[in-house]
Amino acid sequence: ETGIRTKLLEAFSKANGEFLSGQKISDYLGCSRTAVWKHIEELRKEGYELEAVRRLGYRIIKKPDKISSNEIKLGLETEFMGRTIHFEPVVTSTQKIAHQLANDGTPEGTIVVTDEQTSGRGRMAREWHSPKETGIWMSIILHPNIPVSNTPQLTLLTAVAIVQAIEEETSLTPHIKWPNDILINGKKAVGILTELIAEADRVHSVIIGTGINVNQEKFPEHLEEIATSLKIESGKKSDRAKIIQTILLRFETLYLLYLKEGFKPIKLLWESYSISMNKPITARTLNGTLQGEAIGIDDNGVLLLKKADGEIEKIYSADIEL
Ligand code: BT5
Repeated sequence: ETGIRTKLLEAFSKANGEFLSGQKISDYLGCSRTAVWKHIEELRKEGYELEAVRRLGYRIIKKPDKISSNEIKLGLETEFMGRTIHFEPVVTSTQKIAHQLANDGTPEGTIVVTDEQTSGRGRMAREWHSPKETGIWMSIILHPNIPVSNTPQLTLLTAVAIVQAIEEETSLTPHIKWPNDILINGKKAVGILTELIAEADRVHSVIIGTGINVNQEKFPEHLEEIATSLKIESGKKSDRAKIIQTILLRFETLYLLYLKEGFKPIKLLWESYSISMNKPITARTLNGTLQGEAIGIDDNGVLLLKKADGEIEKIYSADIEL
C-alpha cells in the first residue's frame, strides 16, 4: 500500500503540476481506475489538495503542511544522507529515538524526523520549544571514524550546511553564533545539539539534533524577544520537506569534504558565516564570565577569545552574548 502511494506521489512529482490522466496513473501503478480513485482519496485525507478535471485527470495543487518519509524521499539527491528515515508524527525528543537507533546499529546518515516534540531539549537540559507542524525537528546519526576531541567540528559543519540550505531556499541571510546558534536579523532561528556515543577515545556514533523554526508566526512570551522563524523574517511559508532535502544534500557534500580534507575547508566557510568574528563578546561558561574579542576558532573548532590584556583564552563551551 505505501509502495503504491510512493509511486503515485512520484508520478505527480514528475508531472510537475500538470494533469495526469486516470488511465495513465492506472497503467503506471498497474491497478484499476477504481483503485486509483481510492488512492487519490487517501492522499486527500493526508492533506493533499488535488484538482480533478474530466478528461484531463488529476493534479496536485497543494501538498500538506505535514512532513512524512515520502515527502522527504521524493526528489532527495543524496547518496547516504537521509536514505534511512525514521518518522513519527509526535515524539518526546528525536534525540532519544536517535540514541536507541544508533545503539541498534542503524546506518550512517539515518535521520529521525517528527512534526512535534513534547519534550524537545537544548544543551544542559534546557527546553527546546517544538510546536506542531511548524518546524524541522530532526536528528542525524553518523558513525565517523574521528577522535572524540574532533566531534565539536561536526556541530560547526552542521551549522554551515543549514545556513547554506536556508540561503538556497529563502531570501534570507543567516549568521552563525558560536557554537550552535543560527541567527536571522539578530534572533535565533536554529539550534543545534550534538551528542556522542563513545568509549574511551573511539566515537561510536554522533547524534546531531537540529531545531529549525520554519513556519511559526509567533512564539510564547518567554521566547518572543530572542526567537524567530523563517516565516517571520521572510514573510513567506517554506516547504519543510524541501528544506530538509537541501540540508541533507549540503551536509553530505560538506561531510565528505571533511572526511577527506579535514576541518580546514569547513572552518573557512564557518568563519565566513560567523557573526561574532572580531567583535567584542561576553562568554558565560560554567566557571564564570569572560569578556574579550572573538578572534576566531582554532583547528578543533574551539573559540578563541582575546582578553583586554592580550592573552588568548580557549573557550570549549559557553553561551555567547554579542
Ligand atoms: C540549542 O540548545 O539551541 C539546541 C536545540 C536543539 C533542538 C533539536 S530539535 C531536534 C532534536 N531533538 C531535541 O530534543 N533537540 C534537538 P541551547 O543552545 O541550549 O538553547 C536552548 C535555549 O534556546 C532555551 O533555553 C531557550 O532560551 C531558547 N529556545 C528554546 N526553544 C527555542 C526555539 N524554538 N527557537 C529559538 N530559541 C529557543
